[in-house]
Amino acid sequence: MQSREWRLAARPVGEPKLTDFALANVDVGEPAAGQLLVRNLVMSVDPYMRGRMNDIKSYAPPWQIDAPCEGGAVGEVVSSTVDSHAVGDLVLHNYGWRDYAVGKAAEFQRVDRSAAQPSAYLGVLGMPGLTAYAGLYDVAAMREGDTVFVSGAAGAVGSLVGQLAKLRGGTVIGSAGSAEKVSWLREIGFDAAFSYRDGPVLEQLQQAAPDGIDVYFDNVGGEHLEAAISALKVHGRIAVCGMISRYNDTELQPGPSNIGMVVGKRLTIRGFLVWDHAALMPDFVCDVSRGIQDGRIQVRETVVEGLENAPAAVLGLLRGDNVGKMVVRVA
Ligand code: NAP
Ligand code: FER
Repeated sequence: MQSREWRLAARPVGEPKLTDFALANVDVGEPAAGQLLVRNLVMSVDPYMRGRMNDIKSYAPPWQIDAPCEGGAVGEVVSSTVDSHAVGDLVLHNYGWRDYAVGKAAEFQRVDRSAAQPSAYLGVLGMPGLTAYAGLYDVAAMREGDTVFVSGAAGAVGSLVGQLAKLRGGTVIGSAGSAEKVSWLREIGFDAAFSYRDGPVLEQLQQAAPDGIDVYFDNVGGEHLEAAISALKVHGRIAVCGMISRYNDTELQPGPSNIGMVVGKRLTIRGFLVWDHAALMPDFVCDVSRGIQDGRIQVRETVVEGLENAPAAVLGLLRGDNVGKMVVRVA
């Protein structure tokens, strides 16, 4: 059987280009003993993938040139050699960017077909969802009554951060990159929202939160981080989740010019990685599933059709084409 797979053709400098990726056809045979053959239905594109395009060792090794790209995907088992997985089972795994995946059974986690649509396991009930939950409730230690500011607020992580903050009795301000995104944030219950393209972040943040903020959930870095440091109250907390405004930089940039305010305000700035918070998974799935069921958590996705468009999807994600979680429908 033939399967298409995307490979990294060149390491991007600055913004990635479509020509940094190449589509290959490969033969896929029957799975060996202990393995599964899985047909992918949907794959994830995520900001961290920009890091894997660079030849720099971080939490995940860089993608290799001319080797298949990797990433989250959900598929169905089409051939199994083990008792733990049956043909037809829905599985979550890390062999995205291809039509068919072959690997050891233990690399494929069975997920409940009846509880949610397959793409949910890549978004609100998956890695980005747990990131929001752990970052807000654990890392930033958000409490009832806090005023919370979240950047990247219309994205997969940010849109859940804002809604979880409302569920815990906070006041929530979000920033995003377009008027359409801002109006969606107001629809889903943000107390205030603004576009960072409409003017300086600090001015807009001060207007939305004249008394300051208790928590900043940082998805963006740069000007947003500097504005948040200025707007934070004494003993404020920052959960540093990501700095997407810097992912295409070709040179290191200086940090926030007002970093000295950390002293007098006794701020806490804490970076985190979702993988360190796996112990929260059961509580997270329970709380967020309930929120979705009773309508208090709204879920939105941007679906790009076809594996052939996966590189365009990741480029689009980095430019902000998505509202909610960006996924690619493979089959
Ligand atoms: P996402 O927010 O759904 O998509 C990325 C968004 O970034 C885009 O939609 C775009 O929205 C925004 N963006 C791009 N360039 C920007 C810029 N220069 N300034 C401001 N915003 C910009 O992605 P996600 O999966 O939810 O991830 C959000 C953040 O969380 C990322 O920083 C990611 O790296 C991080 N993350 C961290 C962990 C962890 O373990 N620490 C885990 C998952 C994700 P606009 O239209 O609003 O610009
Ligand atoms: C992400 C951004 C950065 C992410 C992980 C990292 C899982 C990790 C970076 C590092 O280890 O240097 O969105 O998601």
